[in-house]
Amino acid sequence: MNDTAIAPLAIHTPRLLDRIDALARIGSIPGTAGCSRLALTDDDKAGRDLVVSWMRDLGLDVTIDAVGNVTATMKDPAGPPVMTGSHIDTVATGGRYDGNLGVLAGLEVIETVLTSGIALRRPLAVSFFTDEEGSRFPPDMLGSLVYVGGLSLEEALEIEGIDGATVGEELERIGYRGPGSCPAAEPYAFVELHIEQGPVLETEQRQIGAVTSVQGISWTEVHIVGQSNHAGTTPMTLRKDPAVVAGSIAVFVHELAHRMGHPQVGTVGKVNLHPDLVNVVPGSATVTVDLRNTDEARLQEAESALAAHLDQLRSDHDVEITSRSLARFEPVEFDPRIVELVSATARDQGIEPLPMPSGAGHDAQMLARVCPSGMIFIPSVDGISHNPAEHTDPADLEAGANVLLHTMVSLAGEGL
Ligand code: HGY
Ligand code: MN
Ligand code: MN
Repeated sequence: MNDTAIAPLAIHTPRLLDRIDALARIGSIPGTAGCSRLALTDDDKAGRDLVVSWMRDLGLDVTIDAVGNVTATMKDPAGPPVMTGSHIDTVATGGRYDGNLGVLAGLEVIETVLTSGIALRRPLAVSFFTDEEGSRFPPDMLGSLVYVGGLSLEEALEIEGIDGATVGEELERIGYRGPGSCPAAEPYAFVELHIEQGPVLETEQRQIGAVTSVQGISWTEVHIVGQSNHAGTTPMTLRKDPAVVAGSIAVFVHELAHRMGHPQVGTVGKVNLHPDLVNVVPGSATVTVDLRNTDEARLQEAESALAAHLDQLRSDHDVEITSRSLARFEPVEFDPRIVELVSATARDQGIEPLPMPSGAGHDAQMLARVCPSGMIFIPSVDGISHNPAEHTDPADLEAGANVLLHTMVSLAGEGL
């Protein structure tokens, strides 16, 4: 046996885990492993600054575009890069892996390649995209949508968040309204590593998911105006009560999804009553509805059922009901060639991948509009995500990052 056999190319797991820990300390939620870094807040800025410093420490070309997307690219060779990436903004009750893993694993892949000295035909690049969550500024995947030209920069900058600030104002405030143009130059290919955020891989006892598609997403904000009144003196027959309508919408969405059956899902994530006081019949209410399905026709059925229910509520209750779309993306199929490459790479690592759709939205679904794209999933313990208790075992983090490494190196060497 040749004792100078070259060790197989592999990531440096402790370095990846250290960076995940360091980033998670920014906006950390006390007493948990999770973090809260809503897009374009001071905590998001601090997270951005830390990741950009790591990108620069590796000697990468770092560009910040006009909507705050950050891309770090190897200085050579020239040409369209094989890109990876995800997001480092989180929901308010976020975990430390959602998005962050994909960005930091991409950085780890590039550092591993740079230190190994292997020659590639194409450069590698890693990005983090602005406001992937869409929790503060809808829609979700906002930065990558602008990156691929799916939304104009001007429209994106004018989007008003749940706290009244606009995307443009907040980008200026945190110093991330960059000079890079939008839409950006098209990558050669894009592969994103992400936790599954659901129970499938754990249930099926698989370590790697070869993601075939992303389901369709429909976000609607419903605003209900009634009449604020005294909780004690106002007879039930004289009430114009938006809270009753808001509650009816939440129950309807829940029952609709059950009636339609898997994979239809429906969520009322926000219910705001105004003035939100114990002894006041609310004057108004705002409710958000998140509907998703892997099938576009079924998703439209769900949307029509919701619209019909709102019409019924208008006639049953003496209130004014208006609605607006916050996000609407059709299901996206990933490039079969990329899906197959992810699968073959996993098998080379001795892992049998599970082909599966994504229940969550991801930046890769936007990059799929401009280049061959795909995703790699690793398990979420108990299927928990968008929750500080989100967890993935280090062995799975390592396996996912190594599949990402070899998938990207294959793509970067194609045609060598
Ligand atoms: O909403 C989503 O699916 C993602 O977390 N942005
Ligand atoms: Mn995510
Ligand atoms: Mn998320």
